[in-house]
Amino acid sequence: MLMTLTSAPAAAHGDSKQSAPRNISTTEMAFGREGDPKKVTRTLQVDMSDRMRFTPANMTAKQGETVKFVIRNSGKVMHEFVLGTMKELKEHAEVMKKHPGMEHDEPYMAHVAPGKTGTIVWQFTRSGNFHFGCLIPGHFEAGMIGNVAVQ
Ligand SMILES: [Cu+2]
Repeated sequence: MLMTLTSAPAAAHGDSKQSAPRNISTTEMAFGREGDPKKVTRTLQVDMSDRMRFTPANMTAKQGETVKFVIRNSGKVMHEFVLGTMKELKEHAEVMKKHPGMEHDEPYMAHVAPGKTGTIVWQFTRSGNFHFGCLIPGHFEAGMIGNVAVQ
């Protein structure tokens, strides 16, 4: 069987140079918008485990605040952190069940391999009660879900 390998860039001199910065999305969601890394005022550490839990599972933010989520997968299987409203997360979880291999990338989600760390910079432009979930089939249903209260 042939493995498809993406051609790695030739230059790999440490990690001092990151890939070219892409533009910050201006799409406004019900739960906020992608944040500007320069405006981060707080970093929130989140752990994802094979117990299908986020730790902490409850967080708070101030309306207008730009936070950086540093999301660690301490488990042995893939996990992801997807921000949204409960309605959106539930809909997304249904789609993931039908298309288990589906991978897409949005500023409000991080797919994190075992032992790795992902980051999201997010600005909570609106107040409300929002959620984050792992939408890998079975995980959300097992309770891999958390809450962000924005005031
Ligand atoms: Cu998971």
